[in-house]
Amino acid sequence: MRLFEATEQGTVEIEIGEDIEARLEELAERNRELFRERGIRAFDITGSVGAGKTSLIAGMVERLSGRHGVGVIAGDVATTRDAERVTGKGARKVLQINTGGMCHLDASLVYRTMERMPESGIDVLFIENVGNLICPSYFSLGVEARVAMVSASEGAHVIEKHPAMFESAALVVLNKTDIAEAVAVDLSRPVADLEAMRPGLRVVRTNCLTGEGIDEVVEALGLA
Ligand SMILES: Nc1nc2c(ncn2[C@@H]2O[C@H](COP(=O)(O)OP(=O)(O)O)[C@@H](O)[C@H]2O)c(=O)[nH]1
Ligand SMILES: [Mg+2]
Repeated sequence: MRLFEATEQGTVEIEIGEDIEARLEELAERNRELFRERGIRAFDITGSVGAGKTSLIAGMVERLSGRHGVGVIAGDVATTRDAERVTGKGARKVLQINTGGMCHLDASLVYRTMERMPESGIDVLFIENVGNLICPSYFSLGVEARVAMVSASEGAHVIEKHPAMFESAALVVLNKTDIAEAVAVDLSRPVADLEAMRPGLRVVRTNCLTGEGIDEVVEALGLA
């Protein structure tokens, strides 16, 4: 981040004393180190409000908890509803962050939340980011991979409108395939936009109500 002042004599850059991007990267690196030390594979699950993030995480927890110690951190502006929806699916620990207005999670929030995770026995961590396709894309959490989730109900242009999120994703999940026709969305459009932006990036189509495609997401993340 840089700060400029435009004056009649010209534009000058103002020294803000700290390189904010470098500081954010330091904080992400601290998480990476923590995950490495504890043997945790962590995933940042991003997407708009209602895309299906909690549904996907609940489905993955159900599938993985027999052979993995799974931890979940759910981020929302308010309420503990998402944590409650995941509880009972077999996760070893489910924690909820309320950001109180902030539209994304950041690395230091996740680091502090990790103090409440058991120090051993967790080897997979799903972090549900705040529902938003914009802000979270600029804040690295120091995870192994970011999953960007979109759903048919967000329209056909959602990927091209939010390039930063899809530039930083390791996997894209296209959810609510069951309602594409009802909302008049041709899913080949977002897939083509993604292919133009990130040739070869894997896209998994899901219906998180029936569970269709969730096994493929688990496999694509190398957790099968
Ligand atoms: N039709 C349909 N509804 C879904 C699907 N996945 C999730 N939903 C519903 O969409 C709503 C939002 O899902 P949720 O998992 O809370 O989304 P989040 O806000 O991204 O965490 C809920 O009512 C889900 O039951 C899907 O594949 N198809
Ligand atoms: Mg949710």
